[in-house]
Order: sequence, then structure tokens, then C-alpha cells
Amino acid sequence: MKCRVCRGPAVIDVRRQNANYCAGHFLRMCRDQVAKAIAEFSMIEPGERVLVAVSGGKDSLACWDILRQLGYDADGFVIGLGIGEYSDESSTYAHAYADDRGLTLITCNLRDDYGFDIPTAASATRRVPCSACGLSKRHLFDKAARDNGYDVVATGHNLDDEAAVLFGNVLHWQTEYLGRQLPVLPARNGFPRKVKPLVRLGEREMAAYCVLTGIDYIVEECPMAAGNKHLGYKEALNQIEAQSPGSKLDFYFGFLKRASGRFVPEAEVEQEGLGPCERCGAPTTDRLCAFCKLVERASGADPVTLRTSR
Ligand code: Q46
Ligand code: ZN
Ligand code: ZN
Repeated sequence: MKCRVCRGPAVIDVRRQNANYCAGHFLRMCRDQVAKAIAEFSMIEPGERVLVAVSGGKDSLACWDILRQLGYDADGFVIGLGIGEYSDESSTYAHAYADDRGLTLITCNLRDDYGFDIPTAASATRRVPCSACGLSKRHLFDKAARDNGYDVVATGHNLDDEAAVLFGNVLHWQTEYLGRQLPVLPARNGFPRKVKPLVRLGEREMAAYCVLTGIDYIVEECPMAAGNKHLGYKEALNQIEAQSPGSKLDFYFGFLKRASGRFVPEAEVEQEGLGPCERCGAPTTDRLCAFCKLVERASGADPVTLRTSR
């Protein structure tokens, strides 16, 4: 196996590109792909301040690392979700990455700051944990960016994530989601732009990026993800990709190029009639936003202890 660029010994193959790379050229390819995505979708302008939503996993830490390598002014933000040992351990990795490099990591803790955690929220709302979790994360990322003067929030969603979400949305024809499934969501109502700089890179490449650059990350998956549909969609797409490398990239980028615009009007209808939440100012169609309603319901509930098999 020889590196596509220098013909030296390769350490990784990227089947989608039909190419092998040595460590140095692999890392350069990752940075180039992020730079390409940023330019292609006008994600970040020079001089803008970026807040990276960090979980302690490979994708968000690699995203933060690559943005800094590319010269962006990027700080991190981590939320203590209260998902048992998993959350404690993930936060430790996020802090270690920031401390080792002298970087700024803003923190927030659901239990300390809002009086609930994800297992308790899931039980109080009788909905799947990822629903309360995703809602809380989106709200708190926005708030942290707004409170601290960041222009852009970057998340570590990679090509595998985006292709799987698209697959789920197409399978059920969730057209209002399809209109919003873009690598960039523009700023609105005083909230920052949201960007996904890793959309051109896969999960396996992000793991390799971390290993090759010595970034320690939490390898375990969130215990509350077990059985969620997203994982099933990822597996299905992995099977297709194994038989036909490049399918995920074609699926997602083909959608962006040829179809996503058709669904934008439906997503815009959703945005109409938004006013500020009475309590926190976040955009909502109701008196209180979904996060403030969640805080009301979950903070009064008895704490649920997470049982894990670990
Ligand atoms: S942390 Fe939260 Fe994820 Fe765990 S509960 Fe679901 S959304 S799976 S990225
Ligand atoms: Zn090389
Ligand atoms: Zn609110």
C-alpha cells in the first residue's frame, strides 16, 4: 500500500477516494476536506469567532483540532448531560484536550444549572432520551454562543451522521426536516450561524485522525443511544458503502446539489410566527420555548439513576 501523494508506505486506505495515504498526507487530506467544505458552503468568514460543541468523542475533538490547524479562532463548549459515568468520562476527555493545549473550554452542567439530567428528562417526558438531549444541546449551544459573543457554532457531524439522518428523513418523507438538513444554517433572531465542517469526512477517518494526532477521546458510545433508529440507518448505509464505496458521499452531496432546495419552503413555513420565549428569549411559536418547558417538567421530577451494563 503506497501513499497516493508521496508513494511512501501508506497507513490508511480511503476507499471512497480509491486512495491510500501515509500519516502526514492523510492529515493534510483531512484538513483540505474541511477547508473545502468551509469554502463551498461559506461556513466561516475570516476573523469570526467559532464555538465548537465538544462532547469528548472523536468527531468533535477532531473538528476543534482541524479548525485550529486551519487558523480559526475556535473555543470549545461542553455540556454535562448527567448520563452516568459516560458523561463524566466524556467531559474528562474534553477538558484534557483543552488543558493540554491551553485552550478555552466553556462548560455548562444540566443538573447544576437547570436542575435535571438527561435520564430524568427522558423519564419525565416519557420520550426517547435523544429527543430531550438533542433539544437541550441545541438550546445550550445557541445560548453559550450568544452569551459569549461567538459568531458561529460548529458541530462535529460527519458524513456518516448526515447521510444517516438524510436516510431517515427520506424514509419517512419528513419534508420540513429535509429543508433544514444543510451543512450551514444561517444566523437568525440573534442566534449564531450553525456549521458542520466535517461533512466531507467519514467516521473512520475521524477516528484515524485522532489516533494519528494523539488526541485521546471517549471510545464508548452513549449508553442511551442503544436501539435508536439512527444507528440502524448507519448500519444499513455501511453495508451499501461496503459494496459500493462513495455511495454515502453521492447520496448526501447529491441531495444538497439537486434536491434540498425543493424542501426549503416547507422548512420556512415552520419558521414563520416565531417570537421570543417569555423566559429565555429563544425563538418559539409558543409562550415558552421547548427547552424552558422541558426544564419545568424535568427539574421537578425525582432524579432517575442510570443503570448501565458497564
Ligand atoms: S448523547 Fe444525547 Fe447522543 Fe446520548 S442521549 Fe442520544 S443525543 S445518544 S449524540
Ligand atoms: Zn504521503
Ligand atoms: Zn425559553
